[in-house]
Amino acid sequence: MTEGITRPGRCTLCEAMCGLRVTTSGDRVIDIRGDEDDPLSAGHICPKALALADLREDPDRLRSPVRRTKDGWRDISWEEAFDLVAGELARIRRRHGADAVAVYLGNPVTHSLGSMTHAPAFASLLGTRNRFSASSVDQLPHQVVSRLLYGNQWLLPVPDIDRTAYFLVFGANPAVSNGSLMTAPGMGRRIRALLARGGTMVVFDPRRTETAKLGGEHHFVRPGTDAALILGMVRVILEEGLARPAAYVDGLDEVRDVLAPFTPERVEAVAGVEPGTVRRVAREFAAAPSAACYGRMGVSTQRFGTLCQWGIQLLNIVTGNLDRPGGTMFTKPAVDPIRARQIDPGHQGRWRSRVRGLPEFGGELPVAALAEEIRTPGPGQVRGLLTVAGNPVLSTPAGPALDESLAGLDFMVAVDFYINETTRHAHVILPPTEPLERDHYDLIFHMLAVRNTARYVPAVFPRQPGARHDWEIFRELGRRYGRLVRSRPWRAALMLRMRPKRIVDLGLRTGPYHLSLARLRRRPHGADLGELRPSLPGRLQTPRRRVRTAPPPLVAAAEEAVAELLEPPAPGTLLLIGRRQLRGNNSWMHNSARLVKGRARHHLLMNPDDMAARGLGEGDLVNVRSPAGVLTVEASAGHDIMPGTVSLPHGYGHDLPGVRLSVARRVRGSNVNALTDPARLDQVSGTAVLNGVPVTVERCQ
Ligand SMILES: Nc1nc2c(c(=O)[nH]1)N[C@H]1C(S)=C(S)[C@@H](COP(=O)(O)OP(=O)(O)OC[C@H]3O[C@@H](n4cnc5c(=O)[nH]c(N)nc54)[C@H](O)[C@@H]3O)O[C@H]1N2
Ligand SMILES: Nc1nc2c(c(=O)[nH]1)N[C@H]1C(S)=C(S)[C@@H](COP(=O)(O)OP(=O)(O)OC[C@H]3O[C@@H](n4cnc5c(=O)[nH]c(N)nc54)[C@H](O)[C@@H]3O)O[C@H]1N2
Ligand code: SF4
Ligand SMILES: [Mo]
Repeated sequence: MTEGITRPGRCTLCEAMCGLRVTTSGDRVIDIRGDEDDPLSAGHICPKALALADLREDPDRLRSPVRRTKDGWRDISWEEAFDLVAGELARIRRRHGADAVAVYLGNPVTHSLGSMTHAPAFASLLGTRNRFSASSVDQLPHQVVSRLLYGNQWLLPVPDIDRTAYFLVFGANPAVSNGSLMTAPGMGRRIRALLARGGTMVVFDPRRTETAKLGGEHHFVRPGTDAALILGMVRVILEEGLARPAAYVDGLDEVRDVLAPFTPERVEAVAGVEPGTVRRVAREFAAAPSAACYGRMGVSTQRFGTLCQWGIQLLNIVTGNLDRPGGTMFTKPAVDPIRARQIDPGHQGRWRSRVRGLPEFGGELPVAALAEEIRTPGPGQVRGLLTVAGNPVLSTPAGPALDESLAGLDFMVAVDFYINETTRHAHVILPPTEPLERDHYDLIFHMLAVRNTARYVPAVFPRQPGARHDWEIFRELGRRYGRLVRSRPWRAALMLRMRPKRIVDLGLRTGPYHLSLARLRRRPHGADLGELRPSLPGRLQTPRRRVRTAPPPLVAAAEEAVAELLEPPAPGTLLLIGRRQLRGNNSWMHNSARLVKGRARHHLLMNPDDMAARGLGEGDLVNVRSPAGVLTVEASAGHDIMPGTVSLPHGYGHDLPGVRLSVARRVRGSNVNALTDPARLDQVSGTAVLNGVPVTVERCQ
């Protein structure tokens, strides 16, 4: 056995940001363990942490820039790549205007310090209104609601999971996902601790999930109907005089009026939850010594996602649980751009998408509109595309149609280290260093963590000769592009010139604890800055620091939604929902043999009664059809799934021509986003509807 050196590390694969101890020998990883001294993760890791070693060693991972030619991919120098990319992007802008180049920033941007600081800055330099990101297939409803209620899109209250007495969960599976907009490594352990101290967990989910199985109560809810259920619970609390809101809360009379139609009986007809359960859970939630209501992907990416997130905030606010220990609280992060007012508080509708007229939010358009913006001719048509750390062909609605559109672009560049289903269309791919080769400070997830901590982790390995970090790629592109175009937003240009470390140091020094990078480096396992503390109304950014529970856009949206939301389902419809898996990470970790080994996990889960009704047996190949498309996959009996519901995971479907993912290509499964419909969006935020998609299932002939 080789003697190794053990260094602190950080897993950047999901929001839990687990602390690691990485043992290395030369330039190889020999072991990865959880760091017991990390004040937040306390030793927790999941199977994906070890896959960081596979990512590092993966022969399919690009180490230098490549250019697509008619004879296949050719390695090119960074010099050639930078000139080519800057030149092409500038050429399209000169000829067709700034909006002719679109940008997609994918999920891992948020997990890399240098991408966080430099990718948005480079996107600003491009000056395009066609900016897209994973937000509009993910958490946008949270941002819309926080902006309207609390005055800033990033003032997102986090469940105080370690102190709560009552955890009410809609459409989230943190036992697998490890929490989202709630950085809480080891959620399984935290939930077990809650139950062990006599606390309660109640989960509403169309699948009896790994989270639900940890204990407490689980109730099925018909996909896509949670807005009715949650608003119905708020109504019970208001009607029964159980509300105990804080003094700085406005608008509850209006809320009461608008919620009048959501009686428990009408909720039952659509959501399939008994009126007695709606009333009891609402009363218990209101009466608990402390309680936190939380909901994620299952309730954000549905037709009334923003109303769901509004309802969740209302439950916490009306019961006095917002900003109370054991309720939902705001963090006090060591780098706090919200406090420093350096972050856009959010805005909506300053401009609209060209083809469908969809409003921007916070400077971004819904990604469901990307394909049509490329495909539809006319002034302002998108002809060039930059993707950063993203795979929208697998991750966004009507992925196969987007795939086709990408082939028609004049120029596409990807900053990514894989040739995946999306980047195979790029003319040039610029690969950054891998996660263990770079320094990390988490600018986002410290802001969303269940405990205030701060940790700076230097790179575990020196980078390979000639390798560039994400931020260096954007800085250099910015420099060359800036010489070719006249307009140069000064903020973006300044940001591009600064090193990420410098930005973190400045943020720490001006932050609430007056730390510095040097001081943090003396705490290699991280600094514990204590539990979450009450901070309202001081932290609000609304006029007069009031919580606005009834902002006009949400009141109007609820009124408009009543008819559609309270319409009972047509009999016989199947509704498709998603699922995440412990050994998968969105669209991109299937190339780790260690993660994908074992039984297949891509099946369509169906309730056994729904299978029997269609004469289907275990493993039968079925066609799943939606108004947007069709796919073929094996069906499997899911005893934990609600009748009338079927489930498929996303991030599958790697066997497209040209994809250079030799392990992932052998993983079966189809692109679930062949079924999601870019025309069906959350009414308020424009977020894609990924859950509650009507489908039919029939045996494949
Ligand atoms: N292992 C692993 N961890 C991950 C990821 C991963 O890919 N793999 N991805 C990360 C990312 S990017 C994110 S955003 C988070 C997401 O974190 P979560 O939201 O916790 O993860 P999901 O598994 O998408 O959970 C959504 C839940 O909603 C349920 N659901 C679906 N439709 C409905 C509905 O209409 N109503 C209700 N009430 N429930 C519904 C589903 O059954 C599922 O249990 O996970 C992160 N963590
Ligand atoms: N139907 C359905 N669709 C979904 C979801 C769902 O639940 N159901 N979930 C949605 C959600 S929540 C999300 S967040 C999106 C995620 O979807 P995307 O935004 O497409 O993100 P990933 O699939 O994580 O994309 C990963 C890409 O980033 C690259 N990458 C990884 N690390 C780095 C890095 O450090 N630098 C650079 N430059 N590249 C890197 C990888 O090589 C890979 O190509 O999918 C969404 N799509
Ligand atoms: S939960 Fe797993 S993937 Fe997420 S940060 Fe921790 S080790 Fe990494
Ligand atoms: Mo996500």
